[in-house]
Amino acid sequence: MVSEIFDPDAWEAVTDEFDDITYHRAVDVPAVRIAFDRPAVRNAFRPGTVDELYAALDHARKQADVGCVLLTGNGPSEKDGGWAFCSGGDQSVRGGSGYEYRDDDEAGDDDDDLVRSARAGRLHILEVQRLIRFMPKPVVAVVPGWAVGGGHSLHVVCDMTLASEEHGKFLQTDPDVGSFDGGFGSAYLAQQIGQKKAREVFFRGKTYSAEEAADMGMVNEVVAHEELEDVALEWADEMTRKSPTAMRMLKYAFNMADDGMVGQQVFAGEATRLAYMTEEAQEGRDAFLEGREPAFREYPWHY
Ligand code: S0N
Repeated sequence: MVSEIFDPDAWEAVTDEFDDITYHRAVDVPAVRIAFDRPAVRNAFRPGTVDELYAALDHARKQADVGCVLLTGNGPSEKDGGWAFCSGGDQSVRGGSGYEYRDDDEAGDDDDDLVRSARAGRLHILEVQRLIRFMPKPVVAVVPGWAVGGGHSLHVVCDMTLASEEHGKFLQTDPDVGSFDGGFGSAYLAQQIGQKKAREVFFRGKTYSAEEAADMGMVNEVVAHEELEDVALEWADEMTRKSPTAMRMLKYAFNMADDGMVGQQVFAGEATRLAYMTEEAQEGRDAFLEGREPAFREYPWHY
């Protein structure tokens, strides 16, 4: 079973090679579903989980016929029926310098050992955050239960959040375990809910219900648990009927206000891509290849 609220008829597996996540593509909608699959530990991520998550997200990013990513957590836990989106870094594999591959068997062959020992302690969930932030299509956090610590930060960085009315719970434990997301997880949260409230989330470590999180502005919509995945797929259907170029430019425009020169660079790259499609830019290229002056005076100075 993938998840109790997963509709097997609506999805087909992209691959079954992952251990810690599942990765599906919708049958009728150009969208994918990527889910944490460690319900026994409230979908905490260990280093291998993050590697798999990055690989799936990067694969989804590159698919020209995929316009939306749903990021969620499978459940419930067989042990106690608990639901989670993600409870952040797996504290049982966190060493003195970070989240580590401790077991050589887990690391695989010698090459992997080399790569992974070089990675020990690296906070590569931040690379996942950047991938979500910069991929040119909406990523929706579909929250069926706890979103905690680094899992809370992941929902914050997603473009939108849809949460289960009954089980959706939001909690930031970073300072309880000696951790701190001083990047998107706090700064972008403050943009969403305001400085005072964001400080409360981190400094007091209160648990917020899905309704409270929606009232605060960090959750877009709260729906009945049983309907969560159906509604998420409806959102994906809605968004993937829109102009891909418009959606991409809008996402980067929303990002740009907070992303400084990196935001400008990403937005400008997309603007250049659009400009390359014009006859005017092609005239510049053709003139160079033909060894002549470009006839730019034939093109209007639009106002
Ligand atoms: C999620 C909580 C609130 C759920 O409570 P509940 O429902 O009472 O269930 P429990 O009985 O507590 O849990 C069920 C089983 O799951 C295990 N478990 C839960 N969470 C984790 C976890 N994060 N790691 C390992 N195991 C976990 C429980 O131990 C229990 O197991 P059993 O059944 O065997 O007893 C509650 O569980 C909770 O508070 N969990 C801990 C949440 C937490 O503190 N997470 C870590 C926070 N920090 C981070 O995530 C790191 C931040 C980060 O990612 C980051 C930020 C900036 C820069 C880099 C990074 C980076 O790390 O890369």
